[in-house]
Amino acid sequence: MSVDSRCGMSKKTVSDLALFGGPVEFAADGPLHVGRPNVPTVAVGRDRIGRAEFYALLDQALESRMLSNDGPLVRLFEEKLCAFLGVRNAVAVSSGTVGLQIALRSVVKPLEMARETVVIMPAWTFVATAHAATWLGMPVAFVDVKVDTQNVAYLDAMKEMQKSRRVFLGVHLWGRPCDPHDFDDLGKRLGVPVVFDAAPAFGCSHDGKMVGNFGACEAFSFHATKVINTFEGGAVTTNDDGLARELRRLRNFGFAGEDEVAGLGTNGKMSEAHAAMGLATLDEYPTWRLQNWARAYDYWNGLSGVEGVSFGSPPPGHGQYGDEHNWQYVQVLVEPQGNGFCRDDLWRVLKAEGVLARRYYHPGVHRMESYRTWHPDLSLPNTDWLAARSLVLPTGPSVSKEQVERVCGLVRFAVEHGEEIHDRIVGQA
Ligand code: T4K
Repeated sequence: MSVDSRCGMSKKTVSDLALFGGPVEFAADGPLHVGRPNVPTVAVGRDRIGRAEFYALLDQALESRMLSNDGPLVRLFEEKLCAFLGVRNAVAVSSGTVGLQIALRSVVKPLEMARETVVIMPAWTFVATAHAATWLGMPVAFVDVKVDTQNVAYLDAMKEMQKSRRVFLGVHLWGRPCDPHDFDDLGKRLGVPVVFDAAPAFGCSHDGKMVGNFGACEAFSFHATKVINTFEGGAVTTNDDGLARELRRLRNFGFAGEDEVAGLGTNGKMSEAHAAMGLATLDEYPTWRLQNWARAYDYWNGLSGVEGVSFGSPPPGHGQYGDEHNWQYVQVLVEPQGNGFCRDDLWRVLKAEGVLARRYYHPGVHRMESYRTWHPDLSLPNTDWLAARSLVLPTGPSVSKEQVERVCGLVRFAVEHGEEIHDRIVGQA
């Protein structure tokens, strides 16, 4: 049996590819997305929340006419997050980005100090990490990442952290913890506050400790595309009760009492409807995590031996990094071939077939508008290296094993016919 037929692939020649006029592989299924939202299941076991209970929670909010401002569903969601993460405080917010903003403001209090405090972070991340700081008027210092973990390189960060007025903002990219013990220790030693962008890391752990317990505080995203979601939303977690009080004030216009404003604040509150979704999706997380794991495993099998394609996000060997993982993202690195075939060629081939893979996070943030003019001479070779190779493939509960096999078949076919595909793409341009 040929590799192509094993993967259920219908392409026999390059002209069969949709990019060159052939039939679309996923025409009948509809396109496959990265980040197709997980939604409460219609029928789940008796003790689970599920779709009906989600509607019941919404109904409860409507009947009570308590729709926002620290309502009972938000409090319940925060309690459940604390129990799940083993953390003392969870402050639910309207988005991961707002969570990052109040997290940064909570560790650098007066406004004038914030404007003079530089936030050290990777450029190999979603742009929101940098925008959160820049929106507050805080200058950003980008540092390079390690190619193997894709997280901030310790020594590069240390050099920056030795300068005065610095905050370190690490990112747990693809859910892989960013050496949190090391950075916590370094931050304490140098007197530099440490905060983590935990947007993609819900359910992940490091050395037996759940992400959410590191640094001064950590900011999660519960955007629709994340493993649990509140439509839009997030949470900042901390074991420091004083900091949690400050985060709550910052989330609510700076109010410390009914009419007492303790300082600057924003509107970062989560509504009751969003919290209802959070409760329902949190309840189904264990099932979705297993489904993510199974799809990551299918990709691992399906892509093994494909020349020039390697796993970037943690591979699906449980415990490989000694810890829990949510397997939310399947990221591969596509090595440019001597024949010209590269990640962008593969991305185009897949897109035409209805496989909407994403080039996250291309280009590095230091090369994006608003940042490249401020950092014109900045060289981050590992970030650029990753940005040229990274491709995130559709996965999650809405993607089946059989669909993953067909995607793998397409990838394998494209790599095997790389030279002809590349020449035809160049010829089309
Ligand atoms: N830090 C990091 C490291 C992050 O990754 C993020 C967010 C943040 C901070 C900020 O957190 P938030 O403020 O967003 O809470 C998406 C998400 O919008 C963003 O939350 C996420 N990271 C980022 C990695 O991905 P886009 O612009 O690429 O998403 P979009 O709209 O293209 O959607 C992705 C795919 O999902 C599409 O193929 C369509 C599909 N989709 C999307 C939505 C929203 C659906 O099928 N249904 C939907 O409702 O940013």
